[in-house]
Amino acid sequence: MAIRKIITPPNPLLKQPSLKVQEVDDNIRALIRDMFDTMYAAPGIGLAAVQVGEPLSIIVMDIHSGDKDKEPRPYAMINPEVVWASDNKVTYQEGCLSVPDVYDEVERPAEVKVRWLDEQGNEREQLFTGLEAVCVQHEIDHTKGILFVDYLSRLKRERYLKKVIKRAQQEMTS
Ligand code: GNR
Ligand code: NI
Repeated sequence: MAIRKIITPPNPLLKQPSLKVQEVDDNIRALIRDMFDTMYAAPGIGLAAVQVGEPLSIIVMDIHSGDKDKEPRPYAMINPEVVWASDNKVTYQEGCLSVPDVYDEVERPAEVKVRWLDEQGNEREQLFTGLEAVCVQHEIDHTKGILFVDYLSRLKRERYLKKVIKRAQQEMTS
């Protein structure tokens, strides 16, 4: 079990596209285990590898994370891609472990079909709805160097990022 440190702005990795995984091997599976440990410890409902400083196209998700009354619903996705998105949209109050204590509304397609490689290297495809659709799109955005605050106005984005950077500096010097 290894809980990794989650990076925050202005770390430039968060703005860079992640690299596709070429071979699903034991190193990749070990990274995925660390990502689950880190996500459940936070707790968060999703995590992208770049958030723990590994700019590889890998995400994990469990919308029941942090809810002891619900069965776990874990997904680990390598090289995930949205292959279809619905025309109808939903608005959800999003947050991000890399942008702590910031929450704001983002509009996204309500349903998405996602294709990925599982931990055995097998191709998978599934339709996601509800909170899983929101979360999987938020995580795939991380693999492209996109944060949810990038969908907000410039005024809000700059205000939120300033707050996150300032707080991290205060914690470092306290
Ligand atoms: O834990 C998380 N909650 C969340 C809530 C609404 C929309 C997206 C998310 S993902 C976030 C964890 C995270 O930062 N993943 O990248
Ligand atoms: Ni996030």
